[in-house]
Amino acid sequence: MKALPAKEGKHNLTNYEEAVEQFDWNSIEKELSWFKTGKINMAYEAIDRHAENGKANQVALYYSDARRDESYTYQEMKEYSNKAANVLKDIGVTKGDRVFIFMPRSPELYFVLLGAIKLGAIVGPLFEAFMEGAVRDRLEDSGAKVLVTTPSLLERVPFSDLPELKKVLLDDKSYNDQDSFLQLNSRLDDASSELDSIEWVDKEDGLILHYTSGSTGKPKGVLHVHEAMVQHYHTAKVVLDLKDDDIYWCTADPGWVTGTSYGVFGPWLAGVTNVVRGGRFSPTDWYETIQRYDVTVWYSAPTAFRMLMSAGDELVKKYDLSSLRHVLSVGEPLNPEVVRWGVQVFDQRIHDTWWMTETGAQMICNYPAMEIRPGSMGKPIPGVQAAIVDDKGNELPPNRMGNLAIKEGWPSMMRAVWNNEAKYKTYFELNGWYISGDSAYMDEDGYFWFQGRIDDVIMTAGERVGPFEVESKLVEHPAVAEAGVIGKPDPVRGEIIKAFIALREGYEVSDDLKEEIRQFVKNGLAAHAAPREMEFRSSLPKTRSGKIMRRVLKAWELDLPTGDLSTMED
Ligand code: 6R9
Repeated sequence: MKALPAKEGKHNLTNYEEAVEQFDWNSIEKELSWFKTGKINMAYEAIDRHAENGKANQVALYYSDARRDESYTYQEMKEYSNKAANVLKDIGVTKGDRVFIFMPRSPELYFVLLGAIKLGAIVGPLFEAFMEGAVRDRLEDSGAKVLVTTPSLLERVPFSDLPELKKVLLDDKSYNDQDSFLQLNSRLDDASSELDSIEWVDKEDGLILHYTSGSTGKPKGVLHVHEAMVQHYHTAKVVLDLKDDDIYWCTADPGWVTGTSYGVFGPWLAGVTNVVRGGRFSPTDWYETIQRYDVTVWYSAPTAFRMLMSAGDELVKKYDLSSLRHVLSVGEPLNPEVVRWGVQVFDQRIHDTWWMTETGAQMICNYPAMEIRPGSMGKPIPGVQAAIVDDKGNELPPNRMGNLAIKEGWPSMMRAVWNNEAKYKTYFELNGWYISGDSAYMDEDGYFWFQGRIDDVIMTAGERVGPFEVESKLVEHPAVAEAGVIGKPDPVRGEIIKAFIALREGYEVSDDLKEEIRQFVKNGLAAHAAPREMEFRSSLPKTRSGKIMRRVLKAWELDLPTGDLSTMED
């Protein structure tokens, strides 16, 4: 697919090269209040600061789901998060305590998250869909002292294994207190909306723990600190391109880092109106959300865009989505086919952004004022140095596949793997480079191209094949809704390419269709990249953030243990 020209109009970042050259993190810090006061707290910076500086009556949060439809101004967010802080303080929460939140999206979730941060506590948001094992691993490892949840999720909390858990707050107006189990809602109602004093913390003090799963071992707790706000704020400006009057919608749940860095911190630091839609994914709901709130900036994920694509273009035409001015994606490689679709149906380029739980914020991105090369993640944000390095940490020249690495020292970098110093160190073993675990190459113009997780890259008959390339070609075929590609060991070729495919509605598996798909990849990509084997499934194993779990496909194929599955979708 051809490059898409830079977008016209006024953007926060107009000249990428110049911005990179002149960049200085200090100048970003100067825009935040603690630069003057020396006092830092993420929740103050994101909410109270705006309430006190002319935005008291601006809507900070629009929340809706099947039953609720509410809005809260910055002043109200300040008051409700103060209430939540008072409730937590009352039950003994102090600086450094871990407060975990295990519940579906609701305004209360956001009040509690901000309230806990105002006390200097470390928050740990969990996906509501986690089952007992996943909940135990996280609460046990973090030593959580307080849990905020709902009565229906209680049965998934194995209290007998969690001696450090002292209090549980239940989000349900009809719940009656029992011992350490207390109703949240009446306490919020009764609490004062003034907070005696916010806990002013150090830049390096803990803010949030997000657990991520690797292919082996238990999930690890990635710790971020208050200083991360510098990068959340910077990227909200230059990547999300947020301006004062934007209505912004990030579709991610706070259980995933995208749902906090860019569903809470980024937009509120930038002082915009933030939309949260509760409930499950549904194409009609989603289009209606954009139409209803006149969403201007929309941040979602490739899997969601592919599902919207599958729902058909006719559906899009029923809605007025003309408010959209900027659309972005994260979590997985963004297939060029999806970019093409975005232009066709929304008249919007979808801007791919690359980052990880560990990096805390966006790292390599496409900017409105930049030419987009569909399939590329874009270029490093000003202030971040990225490179492709070999296994010894030597930088590789353009167009060579290798480890995607980042020069140590960006503000939102994780500061610890909770209880696991050894694991933390493994990320930084190569000459001051943070090793991401992704493989990629950089072209001669500095655009980065994702190839797969290092362990996903396929070696077939001496050729290195990135599974993403093949998957992207496969989803261009009209019969293919989703595809996951793995290398299957083969005595002759080393590995052969095997594709797991979910067909679109109306298509049936047949030998003819298989051959047609094979030829389609062969002609569109390369003979060696065409799948030799195909298996059809009604759906593919995915994480809750939408990543196709290639390691699960591989484990199925080879009859191996699948590793930690706590983040897999039902
Ligand atoms: C924010 C987030 C990180 C891993 C990362 C990579 C994949 C994320 C991507 C992408 C290709 C992109 N990933 N963005 N791959 N293109 N734009 O996703 O964090 O859940 O920790 O996942 O996701 O493999 O290493 P996390």
